Amino acid sequence: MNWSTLAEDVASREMEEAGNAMGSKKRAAKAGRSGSSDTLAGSGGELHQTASSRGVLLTTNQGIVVSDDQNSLRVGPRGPSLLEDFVLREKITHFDHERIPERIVHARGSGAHGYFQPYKSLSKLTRAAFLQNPNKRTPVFVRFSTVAGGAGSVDLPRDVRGFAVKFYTEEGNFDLVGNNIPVFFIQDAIKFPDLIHSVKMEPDRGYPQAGSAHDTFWDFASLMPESMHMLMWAMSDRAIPRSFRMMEGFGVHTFRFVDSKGASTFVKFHWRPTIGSQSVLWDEAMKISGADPDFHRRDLFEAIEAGDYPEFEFCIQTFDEKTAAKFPFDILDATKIIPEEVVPLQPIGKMVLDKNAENFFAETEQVAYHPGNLVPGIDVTDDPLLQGRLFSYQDTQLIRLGGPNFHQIPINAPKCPMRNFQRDGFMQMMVPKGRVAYEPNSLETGVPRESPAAGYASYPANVSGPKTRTRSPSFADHYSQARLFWRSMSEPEQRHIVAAFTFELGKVETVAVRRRMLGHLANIDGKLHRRVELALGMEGQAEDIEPAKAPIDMKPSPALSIVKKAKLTLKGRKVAVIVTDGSDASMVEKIRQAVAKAGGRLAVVAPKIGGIKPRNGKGLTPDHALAAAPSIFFDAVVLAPSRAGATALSKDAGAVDFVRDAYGHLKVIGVFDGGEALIEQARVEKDGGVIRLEGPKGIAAFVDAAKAGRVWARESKVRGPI
Ligand code: HDE
Repeated sequence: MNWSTLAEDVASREMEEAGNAMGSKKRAAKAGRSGSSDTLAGSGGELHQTASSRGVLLTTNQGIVVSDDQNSLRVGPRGPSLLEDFVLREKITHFDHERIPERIVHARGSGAHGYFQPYKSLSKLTRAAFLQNPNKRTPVFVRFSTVAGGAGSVDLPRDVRGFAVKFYTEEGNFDLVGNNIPVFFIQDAIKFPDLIHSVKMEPDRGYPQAGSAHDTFWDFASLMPESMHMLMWAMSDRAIPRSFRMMEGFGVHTFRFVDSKGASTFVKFHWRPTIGSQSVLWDEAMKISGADPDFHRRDLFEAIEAGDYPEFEFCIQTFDEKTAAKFPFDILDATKIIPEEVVPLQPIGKMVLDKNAENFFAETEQVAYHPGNLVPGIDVTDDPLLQGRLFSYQDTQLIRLGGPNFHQIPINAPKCPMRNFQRDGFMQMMVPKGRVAYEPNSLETGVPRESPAAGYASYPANVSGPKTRTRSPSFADHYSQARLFWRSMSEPEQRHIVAAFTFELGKVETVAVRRRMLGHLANIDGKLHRRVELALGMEGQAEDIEPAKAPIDMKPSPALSIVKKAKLTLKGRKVAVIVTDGSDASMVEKIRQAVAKAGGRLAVVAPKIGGIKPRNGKGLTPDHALAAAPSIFFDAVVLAPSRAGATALSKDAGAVDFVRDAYGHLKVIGVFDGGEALIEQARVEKDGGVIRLEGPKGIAAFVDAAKAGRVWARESKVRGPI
């Protein structure tokens, strides 16, 4: 059957079902959108879209059934195409306009739906309705992102990650547009375009994509002492997370909570993953970027599909004006944290991501966050970075989403009633009724009115002073918290920071820029500076940089270290087992059960995807072919080929690299049966992280070691001194 007759056949059969299609259209219309039936549902636009995509007949955008979607209209079977072919023209025109401008920052992102539920009422601190009732779930849509790369760039560059949450509350949308790092590079919004221009690909040569390891970034950063604290975070393991599910999130700025009596408390927002934070190693990140550019996106999607829902605890730090005045830094300065040891985190609720986006473009791409989307009870402060953001987001959406009605796109629309007298504009999806489109009015009843009692009221903070372009002297300390961060790290984390500076500055061609950065490192910490200058081979070359304010020594904060607060768990982690023909299937099953019991998932990796013949039990169906599943995809590995299988694998560079990389990336390696031969072929040392699975306690010992994560003691042997 050729394509055109197939299409005809399908069309004629489906013609009979046309009645059903109409039925589903009616059902969809009846269902409407919960809570917003008086907004979008009234327009019919969204419903039409839904119904037509669910219907059985293929139509044009005008609803005309398409008779042939395989052939354009032409003169005779071999003649020229006709301009009158409205089906072809409409389809191609739509296609030509499919791409919208990507975000200037955070272009690459991955999204998911879920809900937020508070642990208890927060009425003492805020009147925000979604924080009052522990039985109430508020829907959310979260978008995680990298910052510098384009929409098609890789998931694992060294970069900050966006952590943006839209809460669809009963009082309207509240957006917490945060990052996975609690501070920022700059103190004032006016420097943002410069920062981003410096990190994006260089304008003359068009590279590098998605990476900060180049001259323009380090030139700018080294001329901005205020970026030093953030640079320490960006060079740390935080900038190469293992998964979106394993990173913390931060609101960064100081916000305000306002209670029902109008009293205000300062608040900082934190998200903590319930399965703990974890990062990859830089060598792993570089290899993952090649082997699976969608590593984080796939991980998020697959975890949610498998019912292994990402969870984040919502925590706050709260303090009043008096406490704020006592800190040795300004709470309006977004380059500073408040150590958890000084103001502890209070967990106030949990967010669960339990549903993938159904359409990447419609939801993840079109979602539009804005730090100015606030609900009564939450307010902003005068942080000059936040103040600039309050302008930027709305402005950028206008160009990105094509006009002022982007709030009507389903992913952006509030789930509570939304009505006002704003009218018209590109892409108006609603059909507003009535004669009155202004306020005050008296010609109609039942039209929307303002409400001083229920409406959003800004906190009446006192402000006065001369108009000026000055940076407050209270923002002048650029090194103390960078030092605090460095001194709070574990030994492996310090090693990674040194290696990251060495890598990034090693890519910088301009010697003066490297020297300037070494000068800043010397101001942060003598040991850090010494290690980086040695690793670069630039001893004694640091530029002398005078701090605007002499740094102070703060008490180290263990909470800043990922390694120090790592959770001993396999939850959310993946373990691979390599098998071949003749492997022991019952052993694989036992490992699977032990891994699952510890909360992890076992993936079977075999030389061929079609299946293997084990020496006992039924056939084993692999999850991955070895060539497509290097060990960088997994948190721990088991080598369980048969002896004959191991002999064959020993000649396969992919299999040998699998073992070498697992070892080099400090992973726990379980060895069974022919696995021993593979270990020998890879010439890796049998240290405490290489565990034999034979014997009654073998599997348990492997799982316990894998729960502890990486074998840090191995690192100095495989990476050399730094
Ligand atoms: Fe953003 N930022 N930003 N930013 N930002 C954008 O808005 C901006 C800043 C953050 O998944 C843009 O819709 C300025 C800090 C996230 O869709 C844009 C300044 C933090 C996302 C913009 C900052 C963020 C954005 C680009 C300095 C952490 C992605 C597309 C004053 C608290 C949201 C868009 C998503 C996106 C401007 C600094 C987080 C251009 C001017 C600090 C997570 O409006």
